[in-house]
Amino acid sequence: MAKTSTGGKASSRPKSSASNNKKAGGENGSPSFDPAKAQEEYKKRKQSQLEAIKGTDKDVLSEMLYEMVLGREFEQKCAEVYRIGKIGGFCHLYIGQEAIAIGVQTQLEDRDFVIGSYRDHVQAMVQGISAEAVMAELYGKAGGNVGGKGGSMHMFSEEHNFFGGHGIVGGQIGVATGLAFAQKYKETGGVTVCYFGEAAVNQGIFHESLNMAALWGLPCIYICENNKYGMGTSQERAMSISSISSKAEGYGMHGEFVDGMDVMNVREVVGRAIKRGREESAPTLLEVRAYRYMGHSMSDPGKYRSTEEIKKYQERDPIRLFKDSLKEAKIFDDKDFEDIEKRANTKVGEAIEFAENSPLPDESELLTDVYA
Ligand SMILES: Cc1ncc(C[n+]2csc(CCOP(=O)(O)OP(=O)(O)O)c2C)c(N)n1
Ligand SMILES: [Mg+2]
Repeated sequence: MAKTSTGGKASSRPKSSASNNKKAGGENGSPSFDPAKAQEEYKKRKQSQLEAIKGTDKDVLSEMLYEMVLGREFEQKCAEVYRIGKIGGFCHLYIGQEAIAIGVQTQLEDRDFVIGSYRDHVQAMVQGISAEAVMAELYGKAGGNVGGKGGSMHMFSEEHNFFGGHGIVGGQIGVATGLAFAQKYKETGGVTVCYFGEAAVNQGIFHESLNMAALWGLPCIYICENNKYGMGTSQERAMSISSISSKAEGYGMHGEFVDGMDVMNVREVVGRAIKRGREESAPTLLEVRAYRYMGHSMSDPGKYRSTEEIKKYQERDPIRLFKDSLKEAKIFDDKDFEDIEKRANTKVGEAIEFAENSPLPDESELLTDVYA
């Protein structure tokens, strides 16, 4: 029997309209989130973070904070240089969602795999691909992660077990299922982490993959990063049953809702999913609720939501929350924070310098690694 712990109500009856759906959930679907209670929730979250922090090694906490700050500063710099034409093409930023990649990936081992969508810069860096290689890839330079020919959406490194960077919504869910099949077949004990947005859940490949993963007992952790919007359509307008974690029940797998603004909550729930994958060879579906502060991509004018809504979510900012908790737990002081910010800042500067100085790909590379 599948166990589900969902944060919202799943209706057993089909809904005929978006307004019905709204009643069943909260703002833009379920689970409900009342922005007016943001401060209250923030305090509650801090209390549970404090508990989790006490049982975690200081070096691990330090690495987690560094990676979150680096991710944020790196992407703020991306937005800046994109606006002056240094980066071309698509560019989807992760600002606001950092607690997810960091909470998940800082506890993975060398035998584990990661795969995701086009919103991939931070996930690639936490996986060990250098900030220099990611920035040079965004610049389309030869020193980039894939030689400057993939751009923002196609980071990839077999060495670091990072299997993309995928532009087709939901496409990576099928590939992840195959990766987890290989891990089981070869008895590596590894797990595959698969990230995708909530809009990808409406694709057929989600259903087919989760069905097979449960049927064959694959060690795959399906992580839906629910940031409430596809390109410009809110979840409530596109999904009939909006509690994504409850969908796990339909496949006979474990499903859970996670607060994606709380890095320690992500770490804890994913820790259990990793154990389930390694020890029971069983998959997990997690719905991690987050919020993206920027547009869908750098070319999104963002007319479908208000600045008030963005501000309300920023009140629960994952980096601010984590820093406050670390300070209150007396594990870090202002000097520690300054050091971490300085390190991240220096790294972003080095990434920009590397990208600026890296040459463009040679003409002879025009047709290498290109498949059609
Ligand atoms: C199969 C397919 N259909 C449509 C698109 C165009 N498209 C790109 S991103 C996107 C929205 C995806 O939203 P979500 O899955 O929630 O991820 P998020 O961007 O919010 O991280 C769409 C429709 C695509 N890339 N692939
Ligand atoms: Mg989304």
